[in-house]
Amino acid sequence: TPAPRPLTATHPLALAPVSSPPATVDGFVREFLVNLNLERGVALSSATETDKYLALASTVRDYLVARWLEDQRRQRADQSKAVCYLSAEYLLGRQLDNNLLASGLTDIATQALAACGIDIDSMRAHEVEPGLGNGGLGRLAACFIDSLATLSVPSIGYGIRYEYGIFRQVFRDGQQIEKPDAWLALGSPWEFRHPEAAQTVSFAGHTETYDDDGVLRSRWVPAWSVRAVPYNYMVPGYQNGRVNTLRLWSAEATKAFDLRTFNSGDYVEAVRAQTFAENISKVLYPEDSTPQGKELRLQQQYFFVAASIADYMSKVLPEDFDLTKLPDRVIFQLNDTHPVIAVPEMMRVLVDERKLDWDAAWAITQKCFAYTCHTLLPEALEVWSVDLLGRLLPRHLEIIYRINDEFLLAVRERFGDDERRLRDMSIISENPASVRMAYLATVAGAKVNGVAELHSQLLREKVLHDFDEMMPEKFTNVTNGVTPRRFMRLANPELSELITAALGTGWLTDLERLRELESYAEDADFRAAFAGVKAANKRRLNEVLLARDGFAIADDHLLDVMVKRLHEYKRQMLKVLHIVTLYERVVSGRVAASDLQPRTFIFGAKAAPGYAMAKRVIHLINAVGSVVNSDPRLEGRLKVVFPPNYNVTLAERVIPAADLSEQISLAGKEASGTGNMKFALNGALTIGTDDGANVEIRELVGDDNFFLFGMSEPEVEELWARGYRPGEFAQADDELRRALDLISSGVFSGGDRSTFEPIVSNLLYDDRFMVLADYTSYIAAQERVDAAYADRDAWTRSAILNVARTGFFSSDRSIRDYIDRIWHAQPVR
Ligand code: B1N
Repeated sequence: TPAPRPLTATHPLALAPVSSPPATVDGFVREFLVNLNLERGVALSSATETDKYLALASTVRDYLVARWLEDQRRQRADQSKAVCYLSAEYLLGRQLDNNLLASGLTDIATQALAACGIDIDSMRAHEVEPGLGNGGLGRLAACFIDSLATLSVPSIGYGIRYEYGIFRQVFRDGQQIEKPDAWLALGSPWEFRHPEAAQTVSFAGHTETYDDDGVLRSRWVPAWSVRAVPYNYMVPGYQNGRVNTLRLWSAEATKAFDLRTFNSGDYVEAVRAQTFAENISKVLYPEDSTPQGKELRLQQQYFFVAASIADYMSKVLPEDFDLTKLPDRVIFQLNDTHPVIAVPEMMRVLVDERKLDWDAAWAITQKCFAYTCHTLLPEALEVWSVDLLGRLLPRHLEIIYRINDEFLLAVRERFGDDERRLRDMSIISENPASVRMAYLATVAGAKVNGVAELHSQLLREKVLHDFDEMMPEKFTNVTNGVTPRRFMRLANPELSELITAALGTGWLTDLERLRELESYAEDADFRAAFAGVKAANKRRLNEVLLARDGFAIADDHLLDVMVKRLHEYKRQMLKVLHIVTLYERVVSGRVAASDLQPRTFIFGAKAAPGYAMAKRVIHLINAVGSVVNSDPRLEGRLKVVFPPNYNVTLAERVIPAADLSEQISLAGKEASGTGNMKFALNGALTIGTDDGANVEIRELVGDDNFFLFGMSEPEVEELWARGYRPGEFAQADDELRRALDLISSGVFSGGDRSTFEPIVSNLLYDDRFMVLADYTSYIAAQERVDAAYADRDAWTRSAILNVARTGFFSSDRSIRDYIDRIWHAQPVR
């Protein structure tokens, strides 16, 4: 026998690695059993649920790996422009079903498992979702990487592999308790750890200047460093053979540090140092919209961003790459301000390490970054104290100062010595001295975008007004979207089948095709089938609710759903006041219970652990629920349910079952919302304000199919300017006063009048988000909802039109907009 050819890098097997196992039931069974035996070391007969789940996940992975490796090889070969999406959060949701769907293996896997005596649903249920995000922003990142892969755009998602994701919420006596989310406890079968590709990330220390062959240069002498170890995840496109990468970084102690400390004999100190390093990626900060300026959070931000840039520059780019061409090769999209420290980091790499001169480096940097803003709340705009930033990243602070100096010169050149403008546009603000990260991102980014039309407009008019005046060409809009693969096909299989039966296939990747459903809204048989799907989805929801929480919802009730983070601006309290009003009407005898439209209200919401008012509202919702649900005078016509720990997995069951979607934020506060899109696409009607993407939803579905209420953003501004006195609104509306009095009276708190007093007095005397001002209009809109629901067939028609007209909200469309307006990267193939 001839000697085997050595496996050099050009050997055919090294170039075109493993082929996938045969995509047949037999092939799947074999691969599954091999994984069970060889990876888990168990026989099928003695395997636990976890063994089976892990072997199944490995099997699905095996089918995707060949394409993944091939796509990486091709990317290295063609070096086409890539998108590096930088996000501190990816709220992925469960992976198994998504990866089966993307690889077209769902039926094969179902049959193969059945042949092994395993029900695939029990495998689905076994997975713990990776909750590496707080809410909309993190879920958007997950939808975007799905669409990037589905559109075959070369891209890498970079982020943090938090050991603990968003906390698990439980209720004790109706109050939120946070439990750690140990999502890695069962093992994490979807990731590949790559210690050999680790990067070193440094912190603190000082800067110095030195003579570099006659050139005076600055350099950073850090005090300590950690190792960033990448974990790669496959991101398969939908049945297109494309597999992109999500690279999440985990912090570990550096070897050098270990050795030095261990050799000095201080064993305990060395172990402590290790723990210190690992702390960086230990836990996701559970703040949504209102980040706290904590040192560890800045460490996390710099950690993942520095590792990602180093990874891109050293592993993805060829060695001799001409850096002036960098903007043709890559765009770093900044998902809010969390990764904005990447800007001075890129400057440091280009100037200090690669020895480019400042102006050349700045010209490159300004073309390589783009910034997405996700908020309008002033308290949500991240700032870092100069003191903290200078201690942790002294060189970056110097760089930020220089960027600011040059920027302010440009402002002066353009607008003269306009001190107001200079002060307001400075990246550094005074008293206390701090760095405004949104301004840094705006100055550095090639483009700045908001996430819905109204939001982008308000960004330009308000938050970044001076910047818009100076550089209007930077500003653009990309309205958010959601992936129809997860939120229609997987979450609502029966609706998907109904649509496919009507339209044929292809709509899942061309969602505007849902328009063709418009004519079906006039077809009585189709309406009946559609209503049947909604009813079936309520039963599917009940299976889950019964299993996880021990309660179910009545199938003849209108299902009224408000699921999102608990925040005052989102106004869960407005919903509570509606429920209390209905309750009060009946118990006061003004309305007969039999005259109520039967409704179940579902809430899902986590509160940031330090957000006292939000936690009190959670307590109140549970308290109102327990009184309302058990009061016989209501004859079972109103129910309030609040399943704890709302997450992506629960969203996938709740949304398809909903009749009414509550999107009731104060106008001008919700940047976009994405839940609103998921509900409309699943045939719920929206009751909402003219805020965020609600505006676009209403424009598309039409006023007849949307329940609009409340002040518009200009009206909100006008009321503020006039002087808002919430008490006057309570005086003017008898039912509002009764509802507030009922809460104050203690009926929801066992007679204790103090429990919810802070909520009521906050509404009466402060009410930053104008709940009382919109109450009357909201109640009136809810009466229109009841009237509309009374004609069930007309309601179903509206629901179908909601589905038909909201194809625009596919995240595929968002990604196409990013490509056209910002990235100018081309899909491959
Ligand atoms: O981003 C979503 C939008 O649809 C929502 O309207 C918006 O509220 C949300 C700090 C945030 N904005 N800001 C955050 C999250 C975590 C954190 O630590 C801020 N989330 C949003 C997608 O565009």
